[in-house]
Amino acid sequence: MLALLCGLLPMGMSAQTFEMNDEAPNNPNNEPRPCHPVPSERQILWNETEFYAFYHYGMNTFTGKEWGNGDEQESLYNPLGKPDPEQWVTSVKAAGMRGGIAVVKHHDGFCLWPTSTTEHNITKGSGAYHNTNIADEFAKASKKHKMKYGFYVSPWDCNSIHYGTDKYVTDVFLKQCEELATYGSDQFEMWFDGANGGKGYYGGRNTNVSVDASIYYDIPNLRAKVHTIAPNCVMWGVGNEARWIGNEAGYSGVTCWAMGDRESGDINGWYWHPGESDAKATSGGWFWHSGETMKSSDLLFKTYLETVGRNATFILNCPPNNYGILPDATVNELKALGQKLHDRLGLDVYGITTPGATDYAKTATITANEERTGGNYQASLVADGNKDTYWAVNDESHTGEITFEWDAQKTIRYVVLQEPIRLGQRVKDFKIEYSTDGNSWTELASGITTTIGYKRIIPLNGDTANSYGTGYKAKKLRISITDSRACPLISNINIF
Ligand code: FUL
Repeated sequence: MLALLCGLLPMGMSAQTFEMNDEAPNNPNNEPRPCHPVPSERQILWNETEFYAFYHYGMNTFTGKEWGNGDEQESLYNPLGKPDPEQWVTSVKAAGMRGGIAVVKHHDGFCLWPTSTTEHNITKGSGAYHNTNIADEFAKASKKHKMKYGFYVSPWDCNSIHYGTDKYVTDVFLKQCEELATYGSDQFEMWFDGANGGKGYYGGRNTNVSVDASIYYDIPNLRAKVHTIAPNCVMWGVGNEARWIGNEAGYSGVTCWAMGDRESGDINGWYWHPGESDAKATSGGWFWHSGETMKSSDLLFKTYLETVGRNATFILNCPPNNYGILPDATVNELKALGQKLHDRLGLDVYGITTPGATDYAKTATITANEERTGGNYQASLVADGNKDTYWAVNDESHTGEITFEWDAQKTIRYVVLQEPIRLGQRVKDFKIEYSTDGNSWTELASGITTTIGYKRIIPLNGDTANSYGTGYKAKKLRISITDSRACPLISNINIF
C-alpha cells in the first residue's frame, strides 16, 4: 500500500513529502525508509560547510564598543587602510575553513554597503577608504577563492527612527536583506541575532523599544523573499533553519541531535533544526579592540573537536582591525590551526602541500556482522570516499557491528563517523573497541560515544584537550552501533 504523508514544518519551510512503502513493490534496491524528520537540500549543503568564519567589523571597530547606541556619527567610520576582504578569506581558508559570514550591519544600524534604506552607511564615513563596499568585495573574494559566504544583518536597529513599527520591517529590514541577497544567489547562510530590541537612539527618540522577535520581523515572508533570490541560503536563528548551540564558548553536546534546541537537541524534535556553534578566536569581544590577543591553535583545535566533531557547524569569529584586515597574530594562529587539522585529521587545507594524516580505514579489510539485502549496502562503502553510499543493515536490526583489520598494527588516535542525514539522524548509542593482537578487545572513549549525525569525531583517548597523545596500536578496530531510532546507516568512517 502506498501512503503519501506530509511532514509538518514551520510556515515558510518547504514541506517534506515522503513515501511509506510497506510492500516495497517499487523499491528494487530495498532502500531504507527515511527516519523523520529529515533535512532540506539547503540544510544538507549548509552542514557540509562545517567550519567557517565570522567577521565582526563595522562602526564598533572604530568606537571601541561591542554594542553601539545608534547615534554614532557616520564620520567615525574611518578605516586606516583599504579594507581587504580577500585577505580575510584567504587567511581563514588556510585554517581549513570553507566559508564565512561578514557582519555588514550590527545593532547600531550602520550599514557596510551603500544601501538605499538609510543614510547611516559607509558612503557617509570619512577618510580615504570608507567607500569600500564590504558586502560586494567580501562576496567577490569568497567566490574567487571558492569559499561559501553570507551576511549577518542585525534585525535590531537602534539607529532607525522606524524601529518597532511595521514600516521598519517592510521598508528597512526586509529591503536590506533583499539588497544583500542580490550580492550573490549562492549564499549559504544569513545570520540574525535574537533581536528583541532594547535601549537606543532610534532617530533621536532615545528610548527603549522592545519587540517580540518571533512575530515582529515577518520571518515567513522574509524567508520566502530571500529564498527566491538565494535558494540555498539557510536562515539562521529567527529564520529557524539552523539553531544557536546555546553558548558562545564553542562547544556542542556530547549527545547532539539535529532536532530540538541548544547543546543536545531533542531526539523527539519534529523538524530539522541543526546546531551551529559560535565562538571567538580572540580574547575579548566580538569586535576588534586594541590589545586583545589571539587564542592558541591548540585551544582552537579542541574547540573544533567539540563542535564539528559533535554534529554542529563551527563559526569562529576573526575580527578585522581598524585597517580593515586580520592582524598578523590572527593570520599566524589560523595557519597553525590549519596545519593541525591537516596533520591530525587529514583535512585538505589551502596552502599545505605536505601529506596529511593517513586514513587507515582506506587500507583496512572491512567486514560487518550484517549487510542489508538487495542493493549496495556493503560495509566497505564507508571508506569509498562517496558521501552518497552507505553501509546498512536490515530494517529489523537497530544494532550493527563493523570491523576494520590491518596486516600490521596501526597507531590510531581519532575515528570520524558520518550518517547519511538525508535519511534522518538515527544512531543513539555506539561503542568503539580496539585490539592489539586481533583477539582481545578494549573499549575506548567510553561515555562519549552516543549520537553521530552529520559528523562525529571521537578522540580515542576521550580527551578533547589532549587528544593527540601517543595513540593506540591497533590490529583491529570494531565499531558497534548499540542503539538506533531505525536501522543504522553509516556513510563514512575515517581512522587516523
Ligand atoms: C549577538 C550579538 O548581540 C553580539 O554582539 C554578537 O554579534 C553575537 C554573535 O550575536 O546576538
